[in-house]
Amino acid sequence: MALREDFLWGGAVAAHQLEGGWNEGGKGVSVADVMTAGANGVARRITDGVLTGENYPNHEAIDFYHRYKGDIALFAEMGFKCFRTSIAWTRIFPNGDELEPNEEGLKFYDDLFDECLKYGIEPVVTLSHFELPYHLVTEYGGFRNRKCIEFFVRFAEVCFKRYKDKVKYWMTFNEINNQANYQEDFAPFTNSGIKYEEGENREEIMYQAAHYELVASAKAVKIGHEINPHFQIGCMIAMCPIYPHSCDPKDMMMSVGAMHKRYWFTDVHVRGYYPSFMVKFFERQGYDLDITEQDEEDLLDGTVDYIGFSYYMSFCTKYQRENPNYDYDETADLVTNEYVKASDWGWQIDPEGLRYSLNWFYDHYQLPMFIVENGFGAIDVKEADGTVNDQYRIDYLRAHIEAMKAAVDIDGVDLMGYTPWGCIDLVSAGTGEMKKRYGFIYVDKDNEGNGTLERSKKKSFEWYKKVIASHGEDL
Ligand code: BGP
Repeated sequence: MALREDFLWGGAVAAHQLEGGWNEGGKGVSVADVMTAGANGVARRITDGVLTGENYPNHEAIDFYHRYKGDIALFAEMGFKCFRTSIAWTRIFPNGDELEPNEEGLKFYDDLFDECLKYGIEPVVTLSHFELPYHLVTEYGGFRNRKCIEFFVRFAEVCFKRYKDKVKYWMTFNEINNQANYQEDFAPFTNSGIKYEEGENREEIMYQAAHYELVASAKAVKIGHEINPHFQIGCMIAMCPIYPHSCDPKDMMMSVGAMHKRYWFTDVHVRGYYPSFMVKFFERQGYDLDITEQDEEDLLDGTVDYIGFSYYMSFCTKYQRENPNYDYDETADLVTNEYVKASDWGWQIDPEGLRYSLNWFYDHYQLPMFIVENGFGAIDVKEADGTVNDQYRIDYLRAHIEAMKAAVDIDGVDLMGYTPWGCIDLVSAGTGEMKKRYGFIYVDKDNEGNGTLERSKKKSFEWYKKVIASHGEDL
């Protein structure tokens, strides 16, 4: 059999994208709560604080906060072995900088994890998934401030202690490497919560924040292992491999430069120190980052147990400007790959890229891996009889599972599990839309926030159930 006996089939979500109940149970305001909906190519807007009269999709989301029992029963019906979610930091520390946690928030996750365990579903938990307490932004400037290390570590420690007998699989920061590509104001796809001032060197500030996050992650990993040596604590990387556009050696070197720039975060998480090319890059740029000797020790002491990663698409780069150092820039150096098609949102569909990614990670790090996100965001149509024929989603997932099996079977990579993203429809992180759906379970709610929130099974529900039951054999 190709896949491990204990392979973790399941699904993935993040608290802010499905829970709702944004101001219930003593919860504080997170960065996700102050973001408006985007739509039709319009980006989400970040408001200063919480206003009224706007559509804030994360406030209610799909009301999982009140409906999680029914939803978990549906996951159990599909045969999930695990369920990946995040703990909303603001349920535990509403402002982020308190000394004592909020008991009601802790209790919510006790109940949620118990409900999973009742069905034999392992919770897989991300600590920070784009939902930093908003107070840490206004008071401290987010992760540009070293103090956020202490706040995050306190939050992590409280969670590790409280759930040490319920949760074995953890991840620290979701898609930590995203920030390398989104240096706009307060990007929705990062955990850093940075607001930039006019005239600042955004890149330098971003690298500083990333360093603090990496130290915070390492310190949390170390404490976690002390609390429970059986914990498996991973990093979480957004993986979009960047191919060379051609076999022109310059294109190849652009691809090397691009992979360095996007994935060095993994080196620090796994090896506990910065790779040489980043040290040189900081020198070249004249970036004098606040990296202390204690930080260097902390990084070495808190290396991760596995590599969790998301995979949706691949990219392609070409040498097309004067760039002797092959310094990759996401806006200047990407080109279309004519060999792959794209989704309605322009995300290139490339199953072979998943096999490539698994090989790339395994060649570099020889650590177990966990595909904690993969999926197809699409506009689903509910037929008059209530069915949703999402054959395109089945086709996408089937092709990716085949690629993943080839990486295990033929290439011999060590893979722990697979949790498709948005196993139940939820709010899109990038656009704030409801209509960009990923789920096996349809949720009756539209972009404007109207709908009954009723759940129903899509065609892919029965298909995924069969995939899990056959351990990935019947695709
Ligand atoms: C990843 C995030 C998720 C999720 C997913 C899909 O980057 O970790 O939170 O949202 O992408 O993106 P989107 O929701 O924009 O379609």
